[in-house]
Amino acid sequence: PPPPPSPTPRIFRSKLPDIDIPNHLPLHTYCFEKLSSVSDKPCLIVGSTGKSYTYAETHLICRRVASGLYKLGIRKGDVIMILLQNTAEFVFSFMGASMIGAVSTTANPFYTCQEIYKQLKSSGAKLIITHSQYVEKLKNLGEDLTLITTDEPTPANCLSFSTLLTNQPYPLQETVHICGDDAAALPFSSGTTGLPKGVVLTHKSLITSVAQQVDGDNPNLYLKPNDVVLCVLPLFHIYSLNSVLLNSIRSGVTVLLMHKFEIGALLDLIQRHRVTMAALVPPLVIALAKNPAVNSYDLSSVRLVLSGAAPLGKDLQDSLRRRLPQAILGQGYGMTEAGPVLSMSLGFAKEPIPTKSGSCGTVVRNSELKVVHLETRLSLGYNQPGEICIRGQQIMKEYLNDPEATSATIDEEGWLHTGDIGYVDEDDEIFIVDRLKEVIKFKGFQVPPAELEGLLINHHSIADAAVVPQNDEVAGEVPVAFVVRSNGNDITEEDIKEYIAKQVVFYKRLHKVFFVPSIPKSPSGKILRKDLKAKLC
Ligand code: 4UW
Repeated sequence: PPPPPSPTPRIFRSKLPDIDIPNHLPLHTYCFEKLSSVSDKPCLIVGSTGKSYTYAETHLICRRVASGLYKLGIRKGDVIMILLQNTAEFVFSFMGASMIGAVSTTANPFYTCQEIYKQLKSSGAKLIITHSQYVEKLKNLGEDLTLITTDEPTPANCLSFSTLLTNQPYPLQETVHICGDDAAALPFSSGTTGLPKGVVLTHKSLITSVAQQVDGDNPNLYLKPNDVVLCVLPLFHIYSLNSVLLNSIRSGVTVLLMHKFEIGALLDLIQRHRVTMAALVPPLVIALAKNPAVNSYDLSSVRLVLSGAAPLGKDLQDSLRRRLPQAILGQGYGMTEAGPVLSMSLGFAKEPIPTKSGSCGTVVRNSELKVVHLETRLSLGYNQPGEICIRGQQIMKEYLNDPEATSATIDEEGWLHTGDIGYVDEDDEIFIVDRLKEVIKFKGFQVPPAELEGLLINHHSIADAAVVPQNDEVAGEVPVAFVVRSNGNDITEEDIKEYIAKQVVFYKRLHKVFFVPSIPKSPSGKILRKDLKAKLC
């Protein structure tokens, strides 16, 4: 039987001392704080073309974009949508928006029109910056919407990104007053339950998160001046935005942008640009650990490999270690709402501490973490699994326009409840063992079951439905559906798969449909997901 929970809260903290974090600054000011000492160094390299932008150029372009957005009527608190792959324009747009106090909501350019529409409405975005190939699906999203495209030729009724660059740089002296509590980014996440919601990340929360990773005399994630950081994970997801882009700019190192994952191109870029740090998700770790092509490239420059967004097994971590013996491998554990980083391997610190395979690192500094018993809600000690909760200035301010969901996630004492089940071992390392929340993670991407269930129930031949994860060797998890046909109906698995596929981005597609007479529910009407998952074993 498990040991009884301790009556006094057991709070876990970093092994690194707290530091002063200048989180009163606007995010862009903080990130570019050391600009004068790195101005001639490459800040961004575009992998596909080799084009590079120094820190001085990057900062100047961001300021021009800030003026351009301002001229288009974007003001403090307004939301713009960045619907881009990893490109330099993504960076210019995000930082440019920050400079005028505007908020960036980032979305996957592969989203269907319907998915984009939902995020657009929910975020209240007034303008979209995208590639011309996506304009067709944005056509009917609204008369007042401004569309900016980053490539030539510019489609009809769109503005060219290059016209933004003709503007005078936005003044260095702030003309809008930005305070720490103002929103800077608005990524979407379904959190512990329900549909995707806008996660309000403020200037203060993002600065705190970046500082917790890369600041201090002994940073938890030590980036050296000549580091080249691989940015292959999509910047529209908070992992890459925060722990690749913002961390790198703050540290004055070079970001190598790759607009899509392809193993040959990735290996070639690592070799050509002498990449020193790779931020990955487990399916990319599998590719590096197992793909025979890896043997034909010189990857000796890689000194750090960070994995996160989904569980990374010990065996996989060990096989990558054999492939890249010179590199330090470790995990980070993040959640959009948590700002996003909860923990990071101390193996990446300036004065590294060895860590165990399979661990997600140690809670970041200037923060508190506890593990609570699922029923009693009392906090647990070492090696006892429970729900992981985090408190600190990095966590989200709120869900946009959703006080109910906010208070269900952040309690009165300021603890954010992650919906993850894990424990802290006697070396203060965190291990995640299960997920209490609904979300399905396909290669680290969120698949909210409630969204698919909503679509399924909308179909006239479907009486009820539930979507749960099924384990998958490559993707980690894939969504599968249990469906109750409405009376006398003979809708097929293929019909349902196709019906969903037309409405959602590729990773939300259903992999299997099981027909059942009814969906198991609790007396309060909640789907008993555990019972359905058990049927899959
Ligand atoms: N092991 C097991 C992990 C892990 C994990 C996350 O899409 P979201 O909201 O957010 C993320 C963010 C990941 C991230 C951000 C910054 C960073 O430095 C870093 O380190 C590598 C990772 O994924 O999904 C949040 C949920 O994803 C699961 C977990 O369930 C979490 O609540 N998750 N990291 N290392 N599971």
